[in-house]
Amino acid sequence: ESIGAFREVAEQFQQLMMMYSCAIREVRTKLEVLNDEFQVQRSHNPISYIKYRVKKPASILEKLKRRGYPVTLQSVEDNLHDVAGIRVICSYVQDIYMVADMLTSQNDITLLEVKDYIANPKPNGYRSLHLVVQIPVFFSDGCKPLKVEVQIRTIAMDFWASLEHQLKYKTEGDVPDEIAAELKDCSDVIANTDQRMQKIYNTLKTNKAENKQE
Ligand code: 0O2
Repeated sequence: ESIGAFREVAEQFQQLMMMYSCAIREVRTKLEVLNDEFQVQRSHNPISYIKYRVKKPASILEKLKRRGYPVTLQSVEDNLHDVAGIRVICSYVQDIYMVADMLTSQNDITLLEVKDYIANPKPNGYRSLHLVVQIPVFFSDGCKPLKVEVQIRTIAMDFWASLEHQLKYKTEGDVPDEIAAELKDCSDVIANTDQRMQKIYNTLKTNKAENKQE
């Protein structure tokens, strides 16, 4: 009997993960549509590339336990907002806010949460714009609203976050103070470079527009 119950929960879990992966596909398509339109209309790709993942079962379980939430499927839906995760890597800082606005202003998207770690970087130097959105997905028996976490950052911010994540993992989170300060400094240098690249882009764009008018 317990095997039967286990199988039932396992099947329901698998079904829920399938739904999250469909929600990712819906949001990805929206982002790709926006990028394609920009490419044709303005010869600019705000999005460099997109990464995505459904959270692994072990990470889901670990997070529920760490936060003291019940270990049930309903609790996953109610309490975790990053089971479906999309990372959007943009060329320039202004692209991040433009992509975020264009996505969240679509009327089937509900914006549940915004965390702006660009305006307010984490003390360790982490920068990114995090959105939690809800999107309705249509299945055979009806429509289900699902949450997706969208992290939007520049290539430079992603470079820093990826390496910092690896280093944290390698040292099991135990990074010495002077290394942490060094990482924070690298993040500030990178943020400064992002601003300079944005300026270069804006200047070239203005020059091109002026040349066209002449
Ligand atoms: P993974 O493997 O990316 O899923 P929570 O998401 O609930 O744990 P909170 O405060 O709601 O906590 O989340 P927050 O800070 O908005 O975003 C958490 C996610 O952002 C992390 O997911 C990372 O992907 C990323 N992130 C946040 N802070 C850092 C950081 O200091 N360095 C790096 N490299 N990434 C960061 P997970 O679940 O940790 O991992």
